[in-house]
Amino acid sequence: MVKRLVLVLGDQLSTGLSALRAAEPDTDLVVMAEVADETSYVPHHPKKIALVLSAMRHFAEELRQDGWQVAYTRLDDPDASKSIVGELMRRGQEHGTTWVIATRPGEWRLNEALENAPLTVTVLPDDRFIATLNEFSAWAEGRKELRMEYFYRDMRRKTGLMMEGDKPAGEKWNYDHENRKPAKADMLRSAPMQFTPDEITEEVLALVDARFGESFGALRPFWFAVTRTQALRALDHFAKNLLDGFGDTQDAMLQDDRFLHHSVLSPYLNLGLLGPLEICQRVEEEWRAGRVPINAAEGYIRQIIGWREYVRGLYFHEGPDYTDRNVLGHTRDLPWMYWGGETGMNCISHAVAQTRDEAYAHHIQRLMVTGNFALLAGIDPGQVHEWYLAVYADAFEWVEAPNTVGMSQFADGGIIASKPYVSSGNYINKMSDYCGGCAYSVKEKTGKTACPFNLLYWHFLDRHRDRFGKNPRMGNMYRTWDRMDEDRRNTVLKDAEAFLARLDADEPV
Ligand code: FAD
Ligand code: DLZ
Ligand code: SF4
Repeated sequence: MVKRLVLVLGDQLSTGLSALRAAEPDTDLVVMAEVADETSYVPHHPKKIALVLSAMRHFAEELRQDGWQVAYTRLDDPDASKSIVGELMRRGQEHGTTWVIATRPGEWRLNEALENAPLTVTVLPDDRFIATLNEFSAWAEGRKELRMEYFYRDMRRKTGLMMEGDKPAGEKWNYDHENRKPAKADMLRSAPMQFTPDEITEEVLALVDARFGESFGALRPFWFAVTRTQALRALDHFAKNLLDGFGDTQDAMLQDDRFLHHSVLSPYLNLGLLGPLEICQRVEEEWRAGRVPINAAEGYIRQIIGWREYVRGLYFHEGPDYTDRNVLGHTRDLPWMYWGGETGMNCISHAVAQTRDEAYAHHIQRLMVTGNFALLAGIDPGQVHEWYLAVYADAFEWVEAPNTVGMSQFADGGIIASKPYVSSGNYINKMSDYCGGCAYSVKEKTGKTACPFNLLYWHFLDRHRDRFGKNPRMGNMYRTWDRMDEDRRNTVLKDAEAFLARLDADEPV
C-alpha cells in the first residue's frame, strides 16, 4: 500500500532532497520519470540529455539500495505519458493515491504544472542552496539596485567561508582585479577529470543516439560523471590540479584549450550530485593549507555563493515573465552560425564548435563571444535564451535565464548588469588567441574585412544612445565615439549595416 508519491526530478539527484527527507521509505513511493516534455522543451544537446538520464538511472539505483521503492519510467517505456504530471497521475492511479510530495522545481513552467495538477501536491522548498528564496526577497526588498557584490558579502558572513571573525580573509572581499590575465600558450592544461561510460550509460547513449542523434551536438565521446562518487572525484581533481590557476586565468580563452583552469563542476552541481557548500569548503581548505592563492579561492567561492545564489534568487524574485523581457527591442533571428553554420569569425566558430563537441563553454566564451555578438547584433533575447538553455549540459532555466536574459543580453533593463557587457574585438584579442586565425582583422575598424565586433560595437552604442548615453559607466565610450570625425562615424555605421544585411540574408559572415 503506497501512501504518498515522492517526485524526484532529473536535477534533484540529492539524497538529502527535502522531498526525500519528508517521506518514509516504508510507505511512500519515489517517482522518477524520463518524459518527452522534459527531453524536448528545447532542442537539448544530446550530451545533456544523456547526462541527465544516466545520472537519473544511477540515482534511482542508489535510492533502491538505500531501501526506497522507486517507480522509474524510461523514455522508451510504451506506457509512459508525455509529462511529469502525467506520470504522477499514472503512478497515482496504479497505487491508489493522489498525494504527492515534491521539492520546488527549478523552473516556473514545472512549478505551474504541479500547481495546476489534479493531485494534492505538497511543494517543499529546495534547500540545496545557501540562501532561501525568502532571504533573497528580504535582501532585495526596498533596494534601488540589486548588486551581486553586496549579496555575496552577506553569503560570506552567513557561511563563514574565508572569513576572519567578521572580516573577509586577507581584508578584501573581492580579488577580481587580479583575475583578468590574458591567455598564454604555456598555460595549456590537462582536461577536467573524464569517466568511461558504464553499462547504464551505454544503454542511455544508445537511446539518446536513436532519438536525438540529429540534434545539434556530439553525443560521443561522453565522459561526464554520472554519480555522486564520480562527481566527488572530479571535485578532488579540480582542487588538486586546476584551482591554483583559476583566478589568474578566469577570463582567458585559448583555441587549443577548451577548459583552461575551469572546474566543469556546474553540471554536477546543478543536477544535485554535489552541493555548493561542500565544494566551497574544499576550496577554502586548499587555500588555508597554502596550496592555492587567495585570488583563486576567493574568485571561485564568489562564483558559487555569490553569482550562483544571486541569479537563483533573482529568477524566482522576478517572476515567470522574466524570460520574455526584451527592453532593447531586439528582434533579429539567431544566426545559423550558432548551430554550426559557416562563419569566418574565428572566435564564434571556436566557441560554437566546442559547444557542439562538449556541451560546455566557459563563462567568458558565453558572455564575451557568443553573448556579446548576439547583443551587439540585436538578436531576439528569447531566441538567445533558448539557445543557451539547449546547448549547455549545465543549463537549467533558474540559472541560465538570468545569465542570458539579464547578464548577457541586458533584456531585463539592467537588474543584473549595471551596463551592457559589450566590447569591440579588442577585448577578445587581448584575452584570447582567436584573432590570429580569423578571416577578419581585429585591427581594422571599417571596411568589409574589419572585425564585426568593431563595427557592431559602435552601431550598438549609437542605436541605444537614448538608453545608455547618460549612464556614467558608459561616458567614456560615448565620448570616444563623439570625438571621431563625422565621416568616420558614418562609415562605421554604414559598414555595420552592410554586415547586418548579410546576416539577415543568411549569408555566411
Ligand atoms: P567555473 O568557471 O569553474 O566556475 C565555478 C562554478 O561557479 C560553476 O561551476 C558554477 O556553478 C558557478 N558559476 C560561475 N559563474 C556563474 C554564474 N554567472 N551564474 C551561476 N553560477 C556561476 N551556468 C550554469 O550553471 N548554467 C547555465 O545554464 C549557465 N548559462 C549561462 C549563460 C550565459 C549567457 C552566461 C554568460 C553564463 C552562464 N552560466 C551558466 C554561468 C557560467 O558560465 C557557468 O556556470 C560556467 O561556465 C560553468 O563552468 P564551470 O563549472 O567550469 O565554471
Ligand atoms: C533537463 C531534463 C531532461 C533532458 N530530461 C528530464 C527527464 O526526462 N525527467 C526529469 O525529471 N527531468 C529532466 N530534465 C530536468 C528537468 O527539465 C528539470 O527538472 C526542470 O527543468 C526544472 O529545473
Ligand atoms: Fe573574433 Fe573579431 Fe577576433 Fe575575428 S577578429 S576572432 S571576429 S574578435
